[in-house]
Amino acid sequence: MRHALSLSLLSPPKPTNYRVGALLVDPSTGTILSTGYTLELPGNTHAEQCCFTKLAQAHSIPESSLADSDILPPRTVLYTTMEPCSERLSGNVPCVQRILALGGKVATVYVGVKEPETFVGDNKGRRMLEEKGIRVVSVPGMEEDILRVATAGHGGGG
Ligand code: HJL
Ligand code: ZN
Repeated sequence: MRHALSLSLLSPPKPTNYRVGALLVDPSTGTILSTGYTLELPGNTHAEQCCFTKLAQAHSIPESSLADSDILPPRTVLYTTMEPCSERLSGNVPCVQRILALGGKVATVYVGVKEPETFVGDNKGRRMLEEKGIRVVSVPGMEEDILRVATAGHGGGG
């Protein structure tokens, strides 16, 4: 989660979303498979989304083929500083949907904070993942740092 937080610092502060960092890890070897942060890739991109898109690009396959490839091990772990989104104000594909499209390859999601209510109100990301059998684990102790970085572009004098 410390690594995810350091990735989130690379994201440009903007009033319209959060700065989030994320990484995919193979738990059997500890290998980092992919990393991402908000707005890392061109367009309006989320941290978790960047992890998946970059991994697919690195293997020259479409993101939609990750589920049926051997690129992700069966019990892949996702670390993200913020609970994956269940809804996006822009109408883009939410990260929960992207995770579920991986067909169970992501078995565990470690999250640093729940999404604050600024944009979509009550984010249902955690519950939607758990309903599909994905383990969601809150990592305690870094909430203050994570939120300070995530909301740095939101004004308010913080
Ligand atoms: C997570 C991110 C990111 C958000 N959440 N988990 N990772 N930016 O990289 C959630 C927030 C959405 C807004 C605006 N942010 O981002 O709810 O414009 O950023 O599609 O709903 O939607 P867009
Ligand atoms: Zn998202």
